[in-house]
Amino acid sequence: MGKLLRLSASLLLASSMSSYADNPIFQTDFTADPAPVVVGDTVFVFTSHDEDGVDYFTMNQWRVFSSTDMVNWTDRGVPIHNTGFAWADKDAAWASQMIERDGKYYFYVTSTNKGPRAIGVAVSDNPAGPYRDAIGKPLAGPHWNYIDPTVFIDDNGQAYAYWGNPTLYWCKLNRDMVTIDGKINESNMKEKSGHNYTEGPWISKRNGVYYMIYASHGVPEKISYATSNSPEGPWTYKGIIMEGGRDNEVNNFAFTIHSGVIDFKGHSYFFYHNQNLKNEEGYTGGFTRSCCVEEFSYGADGSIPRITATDLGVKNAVHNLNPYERVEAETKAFSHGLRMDYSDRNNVYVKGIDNGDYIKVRSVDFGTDGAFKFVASVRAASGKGGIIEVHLDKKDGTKVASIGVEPTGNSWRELEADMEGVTGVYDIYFTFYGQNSDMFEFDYWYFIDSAHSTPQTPYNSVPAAIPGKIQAEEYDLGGPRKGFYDMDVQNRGEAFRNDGVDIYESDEPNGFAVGYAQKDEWTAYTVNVEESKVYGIKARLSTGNPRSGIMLYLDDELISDTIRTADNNADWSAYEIAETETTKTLAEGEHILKIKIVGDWINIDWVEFVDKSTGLETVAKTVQSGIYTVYGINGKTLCRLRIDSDSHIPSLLRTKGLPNGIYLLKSADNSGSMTVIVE
Ligand code: FUB
Repeated sequence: MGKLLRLSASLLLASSMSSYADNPIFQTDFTADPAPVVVGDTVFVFTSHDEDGVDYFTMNQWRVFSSTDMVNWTDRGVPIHNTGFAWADKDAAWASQMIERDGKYYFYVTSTNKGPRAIGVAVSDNPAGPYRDAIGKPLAGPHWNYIDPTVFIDDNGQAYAYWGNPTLYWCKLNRDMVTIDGKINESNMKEKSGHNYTEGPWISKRNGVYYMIYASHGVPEKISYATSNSPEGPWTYKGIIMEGGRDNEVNNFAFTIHSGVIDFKGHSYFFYHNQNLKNEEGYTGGFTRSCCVEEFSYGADGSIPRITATDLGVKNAVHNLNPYERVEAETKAFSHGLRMDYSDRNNVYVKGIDNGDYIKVRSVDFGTDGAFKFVASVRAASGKGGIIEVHLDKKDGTKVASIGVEPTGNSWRELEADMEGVTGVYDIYFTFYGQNSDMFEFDYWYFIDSAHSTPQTPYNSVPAAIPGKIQAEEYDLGGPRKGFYDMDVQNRGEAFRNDGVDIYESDEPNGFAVGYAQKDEWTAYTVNVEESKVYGIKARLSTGNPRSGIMLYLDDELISDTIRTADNNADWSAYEIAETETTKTLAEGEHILKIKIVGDWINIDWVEFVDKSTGLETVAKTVQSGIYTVYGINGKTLCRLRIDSDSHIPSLLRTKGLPNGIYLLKSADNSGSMTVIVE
């Protein structure tokens, strides 16, 4: 269509003034037919996606969102496109539902097959997908009545599928979840029955009672429910849950509603859709719908109450959001004027950011120590850029941080801003200002608290000795920007430490390496240069990219050329030792050494500084008299010693019962240190 989708909300003012959640819950595209499902600690909502500017149910893909708190939703992209079902016609990616069985996720959809409708099933190893067609043909259909699948596994393991308009059909599913067991049945719920059944069934079970919630009364639809003591019916009509219709003053209902219900963390939630969002031309209608959610409570007798649609939605978050962990920019309670980029399945990010746009994130708990830094990962093209401001509780509430975004070329960059120790719980607003449209892209953010404002200290308590070997994973304590700079906050290798640097087990027993290293990332080490001189350098590296490399800096001054491995056939497990020497004399004393990545994708096992004059990798030196603390090579304090200028230190160490090995001695007044070999 080529038309830029820009959504605004008719209830935007009321919503953004409120400290409550915001309906509709997804604002960057039109979404319909919400199908919630709980997987562990996370709620996933699968939706269909109404195209903008259409006058029929024109839908080409499904969408999936997730939340752990029921107020902030993360856009997880497109689980499968209509074209993922080779047998499906275009424009017909209608209502769906996902269910888990035996560690696999089954996604049941409505599509069409050469005109009539059909139920398809796709499968994935991950709840958010990507999904692939499980059987290469419709599970049921083609048949003009076959829409809106809902699926359920009973306590005895028997799975059932239901669907249909204007009759409710059902069948048993085999354990494989992708074939039908027996025949397709018609239930007693039909258009002209006392149930006023229309479409959009939703099956659930609670306290031994089977609930069938469904769109009823033709169009404009209401939501009603029926119950049974068997998943196979017959069903007894119980009443209306939500009134629809255009005459409703609270809510701008579409002529369809389509609902889904879950229990999550002791609360019950009712999902539906309305037509409250408008496109940038101010248009809305029954074919451009948006999903909403309300919290409700079952009656003591198990009845479902009348639920009123609100613009506020869920009032209380299930838990507060931790801002000190990486939060995706596409995680939000509400936003204005943004779009999402789904081109990389593994990394949805926010784009289409114009002057005045904003993102609202609810119930952010800065704790009692307080946030001292705001970090945002952004990308801005040449000639673009803008400002991200962080405000508390309102779009124009107290401003606590501001980042200027300059062009970053093709790279994502973490930019940061200092803050004055914000404490407590707030809704936060990221507001975007600047001259251009599409000012920059926004991938993720996090804050740094005072716990991470701890001073930079050596990993092993004492500075690493030069000459000597420095294990890459033993970078300084102190957190981001002190001990390291890593572009993402997770440890992708999941080994050794867990503060954001990617650390993997190396090829050696009990060995580790810093890996997944990207250009401009660095790790820092407090070192002690024992003697002013030019040192030899050895670096044990592996890389999948001949252009990968590292450079070494001492107190931010470059001390090496680019150190690369030889072209090693992109074999990550083939570590090589690259050899060179410092490009300048390293001054005696304590410094900060940085290993900086200058070419993406390299693993660093260790870097060693070698005394070229002796060939020894660790040496002892002339001693000043005084009290020294003795540390093991792992940084553990072993004992204290009085040393005189004529002491034979290895013998002294032996008298303390220390075995052969390498020891670091540091004078009590910090005036000197040395490495001693006992052999
Ligand atoms: O989204 C297309 C159709 O509209 C669904 O299949 C129905 O349930 C109604 O919501």
